[in-house]
Amino acid sequence: MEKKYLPAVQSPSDLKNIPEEQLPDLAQEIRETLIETLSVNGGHLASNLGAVELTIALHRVFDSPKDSIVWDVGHQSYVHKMLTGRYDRFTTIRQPGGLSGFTRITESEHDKFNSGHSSTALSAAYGLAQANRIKKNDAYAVAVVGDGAFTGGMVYEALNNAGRSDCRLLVILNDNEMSISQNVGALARYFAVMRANPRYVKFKAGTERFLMHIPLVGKPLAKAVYNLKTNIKNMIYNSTMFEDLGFRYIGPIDGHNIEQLCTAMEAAKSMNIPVVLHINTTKGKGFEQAEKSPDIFHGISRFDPVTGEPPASGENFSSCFGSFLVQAAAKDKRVCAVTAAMAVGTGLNNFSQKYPERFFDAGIAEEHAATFCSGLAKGGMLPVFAVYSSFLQRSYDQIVHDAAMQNLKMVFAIDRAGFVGEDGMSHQGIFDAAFLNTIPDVTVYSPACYKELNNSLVNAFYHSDGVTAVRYPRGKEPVLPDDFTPSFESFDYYGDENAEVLLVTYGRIFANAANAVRKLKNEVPCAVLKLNRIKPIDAKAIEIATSKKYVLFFEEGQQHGGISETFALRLLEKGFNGLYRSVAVEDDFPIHDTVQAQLAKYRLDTDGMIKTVQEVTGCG
Ligand SMILES: Cc1ncc(C[n+]2csc(CCOP(=O)(O)OP(=O)(O)O)c2C)c(N)n1
Repeated sequence: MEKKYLPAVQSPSDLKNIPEEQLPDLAQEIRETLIETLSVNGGHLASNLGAVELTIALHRVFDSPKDSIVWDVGHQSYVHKMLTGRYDRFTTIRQPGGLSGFTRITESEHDKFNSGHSSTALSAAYGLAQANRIKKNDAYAVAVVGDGAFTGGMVYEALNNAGRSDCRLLVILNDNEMSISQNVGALARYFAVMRANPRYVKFKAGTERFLMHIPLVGKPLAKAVYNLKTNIKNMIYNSTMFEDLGFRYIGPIDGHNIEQLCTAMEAAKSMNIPVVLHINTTKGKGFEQAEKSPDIFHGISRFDPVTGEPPASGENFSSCFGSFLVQAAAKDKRVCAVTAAMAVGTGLNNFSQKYPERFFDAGIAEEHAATFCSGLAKGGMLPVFAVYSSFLQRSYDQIVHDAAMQNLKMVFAIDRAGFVGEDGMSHQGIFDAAFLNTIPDVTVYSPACYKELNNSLVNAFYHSDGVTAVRYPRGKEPVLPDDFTPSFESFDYYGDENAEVLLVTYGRIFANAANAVRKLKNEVPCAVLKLNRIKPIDAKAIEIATSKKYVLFFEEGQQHGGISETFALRLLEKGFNGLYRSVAVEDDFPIHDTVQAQLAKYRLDTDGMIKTVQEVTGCG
């Protein structure tokens, strides 16, 4: 539909020129644009619909990029992108070569900090605020943090550090009662009490707005009124935890009322100390289906813009894992499932309903979740932490110190291992194999299909000691060759036994290697060594590779520290004197694209593998 206001907003200063009474129309246009574009491209619809008025108010009151606006996770920054000169490219969001679905410092000067992983904005904004103070610059730093992100420990480390400082720091708590699913934990209940008790800290918007408009003395007066109000409130009621930590607290206010938002932000700005502004928003606001099911519309692929219906999804690696776990829990009362706010994405929904007493949503707290699992294991349970590969990066020390060093029996079910496509740089699952590879006594499986996933989980549960990780990619299993039957051993050999060229790989890209072998059949006889257990590597697999002339390792992950490096080392130790190549992600952060294009870029698709064989052997 033709837009009247949005095309004219090339920068925040254009937004400031729009008369106040026309802002609701602008908000409506933004919502229409979000629905139109994301119904095609997919993305974080519900979070952005809930942040429309907040973003308009932020860019009216603050002066970006001089003032820094730091978005936590950054999945709700689409409106910010539209209002900071990127509306004309908005249809490219999450598309190859298009705008990122998160803030990226390389994309705009208004994106002050990269985002993607939760609970970092407050620390970053505090750093920016301290830098401003040291440089005697009067700019403001604003962190926009959701109530879900407030379940992450870094937020408290930052609050502890920033409270009682004299920085120009504003923390906006965007409270919609949702993480991806319903928000969890004691803090969520604490926020609910604040929301439900209007006499608690009702912000007198009208009065303060009136005072703000009194020339010259307006801001100091607003501050004085606020101080008086806070003092009276503290005498009558308990102070909030934020005030106890040295912040001023304003709220909760209606996060869909632009006038109230602007007034509260102006008041916060006048204070010159750290302030928490607590706003209530509705996730999915303005799109009925998203308001009803904010979890489904948190991050959605495509959907029908009229009915809201997403395309049917069917079986995938996550759902297979979920089914296995439900069956395992029925047989074994020790089985517990732990998630860090990703129950739906990791396939734990059924488990959470069937076995609520053995299901734990730890919040967005991967470090805590890993050590919590260690505690469960020590207490005689059999915990499974289902987690996305990129978020597990946070738990490295906990796996080393709390799990592996005590050789506790637990399972890490690592979803989204490998390239993830449109979510891009921050979400790629390309580090887990390398970092788990460094930890003693950890066993790692990397299945290529659902049957192998099942078998790897059986091994992890019943035939392994200590920490075992099973890693699998996003989405569906690849099409494997008809003449391949999984052996369920620690490795498989596919192709000509006497071939001099050996492609070594693991995980879903085995399908590409097998294709390459078939296509090269009449040109160069090749075979594939498919590792199912990637740590420790079976000595027999090394022995087979040692007898070959060419060993080419294809790895959908970081090269440095990865499995291909270990494989090479073991080959050398065995006296291999052929030619070795490692084809992997070499010192790079792959940006958003389709998974197929990401595989092609790093020569991990069938064509890339064929080219590598031809180059190395000189054939073709
Ligand atoms: C470390 C980490 N773990 C998990 C996620 C996945 N994730 C993305 S957004 C989100 C929920 C955030 O909730 P909230 O901060 O309240 O924002 P809302 O979408 O509700 O506005 C989660 C769990 C993540 N981005 N980072």
